[in-house]
Amino acid sequence: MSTIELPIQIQLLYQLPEIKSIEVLSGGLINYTYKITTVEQEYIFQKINTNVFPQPEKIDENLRLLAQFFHDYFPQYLFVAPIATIQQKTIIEIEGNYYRLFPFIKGTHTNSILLSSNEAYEAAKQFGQFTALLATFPVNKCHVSIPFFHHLSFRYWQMQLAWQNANTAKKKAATALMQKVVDNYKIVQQFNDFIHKNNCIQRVMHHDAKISNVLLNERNEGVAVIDFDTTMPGYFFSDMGDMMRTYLCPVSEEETDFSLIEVRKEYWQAIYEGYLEHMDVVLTSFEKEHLMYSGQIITYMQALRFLTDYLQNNQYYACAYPEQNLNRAINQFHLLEKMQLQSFIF
Ligand code: GN1
Ligand code: MG
Repeated sequence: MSTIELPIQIQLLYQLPEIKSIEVLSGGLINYTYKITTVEQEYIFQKINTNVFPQPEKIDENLRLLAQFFHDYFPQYLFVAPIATIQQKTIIEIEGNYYRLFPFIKGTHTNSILLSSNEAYEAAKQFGQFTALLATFPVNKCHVSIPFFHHLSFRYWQMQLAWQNANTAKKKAATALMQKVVDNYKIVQQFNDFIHKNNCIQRVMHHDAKISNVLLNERNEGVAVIDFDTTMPGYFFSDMGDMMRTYLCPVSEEETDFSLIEVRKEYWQAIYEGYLEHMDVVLTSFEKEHLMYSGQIITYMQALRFLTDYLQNNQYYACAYPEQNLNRAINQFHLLEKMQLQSFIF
């Protein structure tokens, strides 16, 4: 989006000073995010992807409830909530599109890749603190922004449907991968086993614990987590699992040289220690004892989601070439296999 495409109403609704520049902030596969620099201040401006989030008002309500909770009980906690318009709206609709404006927190930055295991520690501490502080928040008041988002059985079923409806060429290209999917079905059974335990508790989870969702200061210390669109009731393995999926390996889900995929012991230790910094007193002993399985659950789930999207002609994740989702799924299976081999995790 260039300056010209910025809805003119935005400036009026938020009473923005003169805009100097608009910069596209890439990274995510879902929303469109921009940095707006005005003569006075900087902002983060976001257009919500309503294909993925069909009810943006629900997310807005979640954000307002959480902001109120933090304001009432943990006023020192930095919760980056959207800015209200002059009509006190924290989300605006213009011609069927939904937008939000956030403050840009001065002196912070985000990294799209981890630069050290210490950053993994800092990030894990931030995600742990977020859920830990919300331990007394009434979890059922939090809306579900995407139903069955981290539900592995559901994701497996979606993949099966996609397989049944896929064309022959796609099935052929994914045959070897499909065998691995079936061979690892035990992870779905383990997931079902976990969520039906009484001591596996529904908590407010962030559900997108990638490193670029952590604000860091100049010394690369964690300052806050951001991007609460998928913040909803969930289970202990969601954020830990996404951190293991995206922090343990030196290369991302986009890497097609699969020989570069490995899991790093010092990063595992950093995530584990960082997460338990605040969550140790919150998690049940069952959850703590099974925390290391989080990586497998979420990595397998992500592989299923990429494979499903490949079979459905890349409708969900942004793709630069037709086989990208298949490559992402293969990448995630390499990672899963590396995790399963690591004795330091289990
Ligand atoms: C999507 O776009 P991003 O990075 O915030 C997805 C996550 C996936 C991730 C994989 C709402 O997140 O669940 O793990 O892509 N978010 C949604 O890169 O589907
Ligand atoms: Mg996101």
